[in-house]
Amino acid sequence: MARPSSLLHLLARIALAVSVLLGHGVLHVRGSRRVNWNLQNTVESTSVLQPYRTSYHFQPSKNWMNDPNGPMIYKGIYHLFYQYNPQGPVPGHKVWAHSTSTDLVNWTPQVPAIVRSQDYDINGCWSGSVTFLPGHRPAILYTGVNLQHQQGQNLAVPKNLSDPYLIEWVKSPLNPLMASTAANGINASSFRDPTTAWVGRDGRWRVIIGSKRDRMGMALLYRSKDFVHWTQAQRPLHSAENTGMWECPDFFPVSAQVPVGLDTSSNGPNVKHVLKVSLDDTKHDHYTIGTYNSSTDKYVPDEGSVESDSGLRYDYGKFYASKTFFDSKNNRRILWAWINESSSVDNDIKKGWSGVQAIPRTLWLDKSGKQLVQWPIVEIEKLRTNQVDLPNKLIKGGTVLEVSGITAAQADVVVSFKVKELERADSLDPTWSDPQMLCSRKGALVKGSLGPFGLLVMASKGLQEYTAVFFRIFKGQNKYVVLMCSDQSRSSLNHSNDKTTYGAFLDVDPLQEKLSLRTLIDHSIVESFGGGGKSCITARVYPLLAVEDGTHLYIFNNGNQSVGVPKLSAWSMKKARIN
Ligand code: DQQ
Repeated sequence: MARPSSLLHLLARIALAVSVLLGHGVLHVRGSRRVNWNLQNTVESTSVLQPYRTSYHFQPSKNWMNDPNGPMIYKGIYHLFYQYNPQGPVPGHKVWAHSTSTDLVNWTPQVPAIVRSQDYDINGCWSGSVTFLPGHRPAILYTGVNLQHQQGQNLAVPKNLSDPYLIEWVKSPLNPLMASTAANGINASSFRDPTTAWVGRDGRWRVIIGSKRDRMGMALLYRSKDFVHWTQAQRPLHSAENTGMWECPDFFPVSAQVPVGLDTSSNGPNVKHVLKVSLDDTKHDHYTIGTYNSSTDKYVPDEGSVESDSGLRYDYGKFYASKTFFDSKNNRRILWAWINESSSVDNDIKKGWSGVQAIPRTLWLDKSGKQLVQWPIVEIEKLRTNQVDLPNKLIKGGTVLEVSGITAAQADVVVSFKVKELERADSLDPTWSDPQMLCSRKGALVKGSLGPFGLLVMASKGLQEYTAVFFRIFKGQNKYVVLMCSDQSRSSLNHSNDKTTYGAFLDVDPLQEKLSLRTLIDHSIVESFGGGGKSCITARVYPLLAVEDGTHLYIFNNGNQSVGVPKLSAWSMKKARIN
C-alpha cells in the first residue's frame, strides 16, 4: 500500500496529468532548428554514474568546495581561488585552491595558492579577497584560523610577479596583520572575510571585515598606509541590528549613469555604493544600495532599503558567500558565488564532491537606481550549439508544449511572454508580502488567471519529475505585480533532498514590457534570470528519471488565460573544459 506521502505525490501527479496534460495534450515543437553537425558531437555526456556533475558550471574534480575567493584578472589571465578541502567532500580544513582561465569558461587547475602552514592559519585558510597595490601588484588578504581557533587577517603576495599564473604565494612574516585582542573587544570567532581594499581621499587603504556584536551584524573598518600595518577605525563602516553574523562582506561602487563596472576605489558624483553581506543565520546574500562618505568613512543605505533578510538579494534561491571583482580588461564588475548542495552529506560522500560555483554574472545598477541587474557573462554563449527557435505562439491555458532538439539536461533557454488581458489578473492580497511563501502556496499546479506560465525544465517524459520556473501576474493596489517562482517540489522522485520552492517579486511592468526568462540548465543546476536579470533564482535538483537523454524541456501555461510567446530560443550547451 502506498504511504500517505507517496499517495499525495501520486495524486498531485495525476492532478497535473488531468489538468494539464490529458486535457490538452503535449505538443511537440521542433522549432526552426539549425543543426551544426560539426559541433553536435562535442556535447559530451556526464558519466551516468555521476548524473549531477555539471558540464559548464565551475567545480573541482572532487572534494568539498565552498566560497569563491579573490577573483581577479592579472596579465590577461583570470584567476579564481576557492575554499577547498583537499581531504574529502565534507567541510574540513580549508585551503585556497586555485584555477586559471583566459575566458572565464574553461579552467585549468593550479596547485593550491595558500595552504595551512603556520600557527595563525593551521586550522584553516578561510575566505578573503585580492587588492591591486600600486604597480598593479596583487595582494591577498585572507582569514586564518589559529591554533586556538581564533580568526585573524593575513597577507600573502605573489613570489614571482612576472608569472601570469601566479602559482606561488608568500605569506607575510608579520601575519596576522589584524587580530582580536582583549583591548579591541572583537569576538575572535566572528572576525573574518576581508574585502578587496580601496583607497580613500587621504591616500590610505581601507578594508572591511565581517563581524557581529550580539545580534548586530557589522562591517569592521581598518585603515593602513602600507597595506601591512592596519589600525581599526573607531566605528564600523556600517552595522545593522538583529541581522546576526555578516560573512563575506563585499563593498564596491556602481555607476549611476552607465551600466559599466568601476574600480573598487572609484568614488564621486554619479557613483553609488553597494554593501553586500552574507547572512550566516539564513545563508542568504543580501545587499543594499547607498552612499559612501569617504570623509567620515560611513556607508548609509538609501531610504527605503530593507536592512534584513527580507530586503534585496542577488539571488532568491541557492547562492551564498559571493564576491565581485572589477574586470579591468572589459570594464565590467563580475559576481561569483557558491551554490551548495540540496542533498544529504551521505550523498556528498557517495558522489565524492560537494558544491559548485554559479555562472559568473556581470552586474550593474538598474536604471531605477533601486536595485542591481545581473546577467551571465557573455562568454558563456560560446558554448551554445544546436539552436532551436519557436515561432511566435499563443499558448492556451492548460497547455504543455515540448521543446525538442536540444540536450535538455545541458541547455540555455531564453523565452519571453506577452499577456494581453491584464485586467483579468487575480488580486494580490496585501498580506502576501513574502514571495517565497506565495510561490510555495501557489506552485505550478495551482491555476490562476494570469499564470502560472513558464518552463518545465529537467523534466522526465511522463512529467513524473520536473522543475517549474514560472511567472504569475497579480493586480496590486496601483500596479501589476509579477511573481517569479522556481518550484522544485516535483524535481525528483527521491524525496530525501531539500526541495524548497523559491520565489521573488520582479520589478517589471507587464503593461509596458514583455516578461523575459533565461534559464541555464546544467544537470543538477537550474539558474534562472527573470526580467533581463532583475530577479534571479538558482536551484539544485537531483532527478532520478530526468537525467541525460531522459531529460526534456517544456513550455507551459497552467493559468486560465492565454499567453503569447513571441520568442523562445533554446540551445544545447557544449561541455566546458573545467579542471
Ligand atoms: N566560509 C569560510 C568563511 C566564511 C564562510 C570558511 C562563508 O571564511 O565566513 O570556509 O561560507
